[in-house]
Amino acid sequence: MTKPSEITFHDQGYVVIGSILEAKEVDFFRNIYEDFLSGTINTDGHRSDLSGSNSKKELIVQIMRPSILYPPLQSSLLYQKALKIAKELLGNDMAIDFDMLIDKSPMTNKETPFHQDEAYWIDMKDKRAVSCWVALDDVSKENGCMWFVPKSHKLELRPHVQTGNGGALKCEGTEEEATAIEMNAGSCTFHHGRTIHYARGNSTNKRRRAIIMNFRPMEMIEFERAQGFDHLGERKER
Ligand SMILES: O=C(O)CCC(=O)C(=O)O
Repeated sequence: MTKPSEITFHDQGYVVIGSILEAKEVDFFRNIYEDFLSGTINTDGHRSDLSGSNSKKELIVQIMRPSILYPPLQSSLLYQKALKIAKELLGNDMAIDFDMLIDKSPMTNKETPFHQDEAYWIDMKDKRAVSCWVALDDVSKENGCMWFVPKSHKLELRPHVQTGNGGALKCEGTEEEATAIEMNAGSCTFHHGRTIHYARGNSTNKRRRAIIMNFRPMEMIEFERAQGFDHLGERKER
């Protein structure tokens, strides 16, 4: 595993980490992923189409908080390693807030619009937050790798609008200002809660499965839960 560069993260708003997972661990997570997608693990109340499309076939499957449905995820080495890195980047009080799976199946070709994660969350006095996005397939521009706008975490929150029918939030953003992060299965990125990011749709015959963990100070997680905010339920700007 490559070491996280705190300097890069704080300067650019994101950092790339090669090989957080070994090949056999990638297989382990892929197998669980298939159980989620097929319904072998019941995802009622956790699964929706991030694209907000009304079509029967989901264009972007989003499964929120999979580790509630399948607790061994929480104790996996991946979650432990990601938490350790989150602490190195943002402080020892970081804890896992929520996790999610985002799957773009072949040829669905639906982008995740430019956005800042913070737009989805209630206002919190401590804005430290970081997401770890782990590729379970090789990701390229064509099948939907992540793109980040460098240094955008240092700017204000841009206005967001909701897309589709209860779909993803979107702000202004262009590929020209962003950097595409193509990487191999088992690698990951960490991005700040305010970093502007986006992903193209999957226009290939290949899979594009990602598992994502989000971390923030424990005190802020307690604050969220006290407000009834648990990252389940409807998507909207808050
Ligand atoms: O996987 C994607 O397409 C988008 C992921 C994302 O926006 C995030 O992890 O914050």
